[in-house]
Amino acid sequence: MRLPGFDPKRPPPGPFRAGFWRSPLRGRWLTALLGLILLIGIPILFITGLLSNVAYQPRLGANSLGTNLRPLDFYLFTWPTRPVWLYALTEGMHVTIGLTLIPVLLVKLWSVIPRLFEWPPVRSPAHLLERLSLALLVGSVLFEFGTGILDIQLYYPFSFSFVPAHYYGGWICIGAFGAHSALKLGTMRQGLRTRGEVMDGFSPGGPASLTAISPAPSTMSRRVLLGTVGAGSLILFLQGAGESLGGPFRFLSFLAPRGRAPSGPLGFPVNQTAAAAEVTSASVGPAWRLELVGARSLQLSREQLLMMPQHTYDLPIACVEGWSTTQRWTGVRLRDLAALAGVHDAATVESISIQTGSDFSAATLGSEQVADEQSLLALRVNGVDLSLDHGFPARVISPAVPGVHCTKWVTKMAFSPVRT
Ligand code: HEM
Ligand SMILES: Nc1nc2c(c(=O)[nH]1)N[C@H]1C(S)=C(S)[C@@H](COP(=O)(O)O)O[C@H]1N2
Ligand SMILES: [Mo]
Repeated sequence: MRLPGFDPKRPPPGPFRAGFWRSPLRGRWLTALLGLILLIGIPILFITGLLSNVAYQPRLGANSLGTNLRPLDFYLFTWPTRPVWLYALTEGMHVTIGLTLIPVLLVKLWSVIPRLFEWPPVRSPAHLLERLSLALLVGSVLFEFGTGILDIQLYYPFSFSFVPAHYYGGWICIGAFGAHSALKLGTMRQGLRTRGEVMDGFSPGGPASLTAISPAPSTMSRRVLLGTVGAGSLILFLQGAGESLGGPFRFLSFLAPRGRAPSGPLGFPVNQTAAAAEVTSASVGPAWRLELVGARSLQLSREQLLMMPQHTYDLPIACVEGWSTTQRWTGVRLRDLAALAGVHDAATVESISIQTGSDFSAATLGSEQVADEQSLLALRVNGVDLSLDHGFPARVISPAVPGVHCTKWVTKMAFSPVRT
């Protein structure tokens, strides 16, 4: 059967004609160079993304991902507590490298657009498969970058839940990317070798070499194009690095959704204010008690907590959205609270907030975290009482965990012995 007007040898007018694509900048070398950068960058994004999943410890009770991740729920290893900035590093890398790659990715896609309009669209079953795998690749890469960027800008216009979607998207992306890279490795190496001929000008070719067959006069050289990509990447790198390093570097993060100044009542950022979490000062007044549950249950007032041995450590809050801030926290050790609740052996703890109905209302820390001397139920920070926005009367702080597990406005802690 023949479709009317469809001629496999004669493309319809427009983008399907090779002469339509006229930029003299397109060419194998440019595509190969940008491809090489992505070949290094995208696997790093995948690995640091998986590390974020490990750090979440989704198998522990109340960690927001819960069981959503089946069937690709990998248990890789137990997330360590040292160095204390480990999660700030891995998640900072994930977000910062992702941002840095945006210009590279966009220009790489631009450089191969003529391929989208191949004629005939499908030559054979193998060609169809190849094109479907490319659709999966481009779709999943754009999905990962798109959802990631929206998430760090705290904007959720989609109705699905970000973490599981981005997690599964990551697997699809790395699978399609791996297949594509394996197929194109030779082409990329050849393309890279053609550097000399093409840096400044135009090298003749045909559709197979990505080079325009009837190039328009050039408006910029490849050098300028690459310089623009590099400058864009540098600016985005500084943005990401500024947020990840925090402190004085935060002024670099001109895109930070909560601003560049060290916001928050105590001079460091607040994820969600007490008002936004609907936590009122009445609910944390003198009547507030910390309920401890374990082998036995008891209630402690803030005064009683302050009479327990206090410990002070410099620890980062490392938010999953890529910003970090290191502060000096003072409070009681989680392991001392476990002992008070009658749990002396290895234990996990679920911390429950006054705030209800949110992903942040409860979080579980593993036995490594509970046992660590630097894991605290913080009562004070930088020598003063916690502010209400930072979790007064008491909040969890623990080395190397994602910020989302540092529950604020804690009202109850349930310790469970780990059965071995
Ligand atoms: C600009 C690009 C990207 C940004 C800004 C970004 C951002 C993020 C953020 C904020 C998280 C933490 C989510 C959370 O735990 O709440 C995350 C997790 C993750 N990302 Fe990305 N991402 C990007 C690209 C990618 C790509 C290309 C891949 C895969 C190749 C990827 C794979 C993952 C994985 C597997 C996780 C772990 C999800 C989990 O906790 O289970 N990301 N990403
Ligand atoms: N109850 C409660 N705890 C919470 C949150 C929250 O919104 N509500 N935000 C979490 C997240 S995502 C982070 S990064 C840190 C931020 O702590 P901060 O607001 O004191 O900077 O607190 C965590 N604990
Ligand atoms: Mo966070």
